[in-house]
Amino acid sequence: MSFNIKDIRADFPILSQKINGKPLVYFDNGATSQKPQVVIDAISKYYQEINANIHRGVHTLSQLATDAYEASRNKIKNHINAKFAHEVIFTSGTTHGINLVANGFASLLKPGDEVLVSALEHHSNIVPWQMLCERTGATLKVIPMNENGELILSEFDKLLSEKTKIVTVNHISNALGTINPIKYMIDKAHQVGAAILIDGAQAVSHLKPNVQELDCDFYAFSGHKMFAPTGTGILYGKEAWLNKLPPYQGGGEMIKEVTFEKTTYADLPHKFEAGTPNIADGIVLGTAVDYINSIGIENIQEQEKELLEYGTQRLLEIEGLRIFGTAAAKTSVISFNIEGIHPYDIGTIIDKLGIAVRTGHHCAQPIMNFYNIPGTIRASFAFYNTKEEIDVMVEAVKKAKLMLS
Ligand code: 7TS
Repeated sequence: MSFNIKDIRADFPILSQKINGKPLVYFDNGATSQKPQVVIDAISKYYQEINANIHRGVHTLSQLATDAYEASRNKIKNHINAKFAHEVIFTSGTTHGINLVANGFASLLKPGDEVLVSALEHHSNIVPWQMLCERTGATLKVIPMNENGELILSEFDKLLSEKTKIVTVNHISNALGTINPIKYMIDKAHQVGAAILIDGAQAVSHLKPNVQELDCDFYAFSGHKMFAPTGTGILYGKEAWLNKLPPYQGGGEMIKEVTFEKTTYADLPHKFEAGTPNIADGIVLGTAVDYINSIGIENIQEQEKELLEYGTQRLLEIEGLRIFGTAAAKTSVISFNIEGIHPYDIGTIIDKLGIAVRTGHHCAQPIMNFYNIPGTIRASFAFYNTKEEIDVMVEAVKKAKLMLS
């Protein structure tokens, strides 16, 4: 398909809104993406036509809803190239997926074991592992980063040992945009017999992870960052690992048989899907996957690369502006500060001009501590953004700088 930005923007009704009397410039895609009309329509269609609980009714409506839910699982399986559909677990988001795995590892770790996290993580991929270490007596070790916002792989190599039981790292950093060398890290982790979880929250809107090629043990992501509704997510896990981990939550639908003496658990994926799931939005996650594929991931990447280059060059025209995150491999995220001005003040002024960016620590306080800053202004672009919008932001930042200095 050819990439026509006008048509693409027309797919996202929110983009034609005015905010504070100005055309919306939405550069907070790292926090959540906007939703195309096909996704919005698919939610209503579900409730209008096939709403019923799944995996339990013999009645036709329940069958239709179950079939649509399982068809969505299958689309996601194909999208990430999982070997089996039962390796695709529906969750409420990345945070849920990571907690599921960290909780499961509590039964596998003992004092002296080590968990390796990277310095570039979102709090969602730090705190569950700290909680796990507190519970089990295992030790949390941190893979350090350099000034550019890249992980120092020689240090990673040194930290790995037979004590390492699991390594956890994001595919793309939300605060800096760094694309981490996860294939290298996966292979190295496996060489010492450790499992590895990839936090793909920021990756799934920019690239198409191939979990079999990567050979990762777990890959967690959120639907809302890939043009699907909030409250959806996926935990991919290799069959053998998912069979090894205990269930995360107990309840309906995750059992084979319950007596007061003993309960046996359902097979994958149901073992990890207790209770009534977010059926409508889970189905619509499949619609979002279809939408991404209709645009084409190569087209998305090409547009975002241009935006990153143009945005970087234009922002650097501003005197006193520093970009945090200058890794060689980077996605369309620009985190920056202006000397002597608090990021929050810039964010507030440019919001009045219709521009949505995130300011603050981006739930990645250790990264801010590394640079010794309170936070940054983060512009995160999606394929529906334009160079003209970047021009609007640059002018707004210049204006804010004048007002604040
Ligand atoms: N991991 C990474 C790398 C993230 O960027 C986020 C959310 C999460 C995990 C958690 O995802 P959730 O859907 O479970 O909340 N990141 C951001 C952000 O950068 N701004 O707002 C949320």
